[in-house]
Amino acid sequence: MAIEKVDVFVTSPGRNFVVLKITTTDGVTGLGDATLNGRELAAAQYLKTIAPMLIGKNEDNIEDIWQYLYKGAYWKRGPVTMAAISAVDVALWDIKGKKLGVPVYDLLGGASRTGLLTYGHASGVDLPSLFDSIDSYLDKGFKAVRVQSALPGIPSTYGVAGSANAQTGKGEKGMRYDYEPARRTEVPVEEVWDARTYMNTLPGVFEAVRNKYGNGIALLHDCHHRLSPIQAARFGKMIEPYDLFWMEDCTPAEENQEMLRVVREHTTTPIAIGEIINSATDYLTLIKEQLLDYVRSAVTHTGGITHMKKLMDYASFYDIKSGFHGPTDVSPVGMAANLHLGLAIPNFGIQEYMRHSDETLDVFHTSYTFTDGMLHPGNKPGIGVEFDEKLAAKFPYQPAPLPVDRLLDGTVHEW
Ligand code: CS2
Ligand code: MG
Repeated sequence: MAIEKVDVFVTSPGRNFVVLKITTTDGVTGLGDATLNGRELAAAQYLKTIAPMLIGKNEDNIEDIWQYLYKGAYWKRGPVTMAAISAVDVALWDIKGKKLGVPVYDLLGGASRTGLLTYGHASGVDLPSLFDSIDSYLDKGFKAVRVQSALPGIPSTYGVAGSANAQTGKGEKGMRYDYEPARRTEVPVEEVWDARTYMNTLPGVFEAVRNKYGNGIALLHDCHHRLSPIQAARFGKMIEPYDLFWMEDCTPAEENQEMLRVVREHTTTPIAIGEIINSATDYLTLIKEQLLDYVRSAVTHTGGITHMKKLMDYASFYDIKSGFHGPTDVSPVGMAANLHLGLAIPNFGIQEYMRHSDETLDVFHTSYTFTDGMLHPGNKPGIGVEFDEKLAAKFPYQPAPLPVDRLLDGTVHEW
């Protein structure tokens, strides 16, 4: 009973993914996700570096292996390290579930709810196309949608499927904004952005959406790290009448968490933050000072199930809930891990769901389901995902860096 083999795969069906497969001496296999959008090869190389250290270890000792990889690295934390540790951790939980014949959520205390409230990404280059996009999600049963809008005079902006640079799904007009099919370039595309245009536009968009759809559906919005603290404070106040479920990444408080104090003291619009935070310790100030309402990290980027469970347990003492990151650059393996953890924790909030492309789902066979606005991880032993290595090999890695953003005067800005 030991880890016998560790395989690292980089495959690119709809976009690049990093997959870890651990095999035990009993032939039980587990999968992990270390996909780090735009830096996949760094994460894959880190996994290859630590792979020999895993051989011979007892696969049941998940916490010990976590501590070994975390403290043993000496150079702790950071997105590459924590994505690699996450992949090992999730693969070991997958193995443990398979060996015991139970879904991973059962190992985390069992189900705390029947399903996971889910939101999709609606967007539009104008109100008619935005309404079409929202309608398409409501028609699919979503009870919550994220609303992103184009900005007048700005050629393309984050989250808008119809904008000049965005990649959209096959024929799904205005339906998708994500990186499938990925924008394959060696060098990042550059986009521009302007805070005044944004703040003059978005409140009116939310007003129009509320006027059309009423207060029944949960509306979310992603500021994508782009406002200064005082701008975020003002924006949060401006959109209070539209009762958003959350405003996400309103200011780049991942490094300087005190920035959110300015926002918090001015607005009651709920705050979600953390999709680029990769360690529980980087949330300590945010949680202790109640500067956020939803934890945005994904299991994939934040040390795996073991680490995220600890983070969410601490957050639960402040009634701070989960809003795990679920874009297409979290692989179906990482998505499944999000869902197992989300089903078990008492302080689940909402789950992001950007459905992967059919090409990706041909490579990753998932057992999670989406029904009537709710996701469920399924009850297969482990995390319930199978990986078609043979088919994956047909999709070699291709560079696909994220865009770089600049203000109208050319200053580099948060993307
Ligand atoms: C976004 C992400 O889903 C979100 O909330 O912030 O799509 C983000 O842009 C990508 O994950 C970056 O790789
Ligand atoms: Mg986001």
